[in-house]
Amino acid sequence: MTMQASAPNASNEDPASMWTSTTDAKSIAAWIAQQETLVLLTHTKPDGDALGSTLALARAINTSRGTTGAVSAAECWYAAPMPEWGAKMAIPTKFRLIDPPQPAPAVLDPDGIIITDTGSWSQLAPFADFLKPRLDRTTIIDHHLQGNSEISSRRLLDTKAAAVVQPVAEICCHVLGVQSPDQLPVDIATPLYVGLATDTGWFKHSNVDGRVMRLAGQLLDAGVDHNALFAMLYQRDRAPRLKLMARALDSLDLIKDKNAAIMTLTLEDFKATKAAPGDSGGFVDIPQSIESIRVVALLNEQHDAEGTFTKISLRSKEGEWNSKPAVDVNQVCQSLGGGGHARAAGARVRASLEETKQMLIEALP
Ligand SMILES: [Mn+2]
Repeated sequence: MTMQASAPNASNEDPASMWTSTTDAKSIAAWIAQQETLVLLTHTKPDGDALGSTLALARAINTSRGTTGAVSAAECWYAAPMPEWGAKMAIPTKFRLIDPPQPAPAVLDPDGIIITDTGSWSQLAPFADFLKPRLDRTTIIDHHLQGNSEISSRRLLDTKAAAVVQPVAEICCHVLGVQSPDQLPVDIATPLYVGLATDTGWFKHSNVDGRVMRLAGQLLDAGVDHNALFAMLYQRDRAPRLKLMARALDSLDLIKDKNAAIMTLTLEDFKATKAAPGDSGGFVDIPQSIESIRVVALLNEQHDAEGTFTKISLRSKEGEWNSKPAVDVNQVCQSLGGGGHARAAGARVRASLEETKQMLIEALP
């Protein structure tokens, strides 16, 4: 799931400039059929939904044309870092890994570009120079509430979808001319399932609904190996991640009548535990096991060329608590320059860990 989002579009009268859908799955499949070569892009630091949606669609396109390997009609470009299991999952689909700030390669001039799981410039920075002269041949498939509509006038925005693989599954069916996802080849059903499973926290989050489970069931009928994917995604922890988890839990601060929890991780925590930047993924879900907790924040201290900044990840629980409504973390993060979904959002704040924590405490309801 992608957390960073640019500021929402102000209420603009021109529908073309609003963050709304302008096309549907069938029309996108028809557009794809007209493009000889395609590049699939997604947000930097691709997660399961980003990888799953691009790989499934690239495979559907290549399968429909009988192209593979070096002569693939469709290939995926990713901006590092990838999850540890990402490259293994991508094989044998043709993909390139770009290591920002290294720009996207100008070696290829595809006829069509498809962006999935984001529509925000802030998440597409490594691809911006490549994209800007080619916006007229770009299509966006996304499920986020905000984005930059000027990136493409062809947008399929399914903001009710838990994962972008849901609309992508429908497009894959149209591309391959099959009636429903249970008829998809297993090498396409599998990345779709990975996207669905990871964006719902292995079917635990409040975004799980009948539609999610129906697609999950159809993908299992297509032959997806549920146990193998669980082992790949959730049973591969390295010891440094558990040591980092101990530090995150040790930092747990319960505030606002124990309705909110804030955890902090410093650069020193990562260094001392030998943990990698992605190793804190999922920690923000853990304190939700406390009954009174309605909202959880994980603050990661980070460093770049401009100095120190703090990355905020926020999650909130569905439903009322003591007759108070669920916390809209998208709104909280927007007030801090970020955004995302109502139950999961994030922001980057150019301030120290302590300063950011104070700003967040003030921003929380
Ligand atoms: Mn997603």
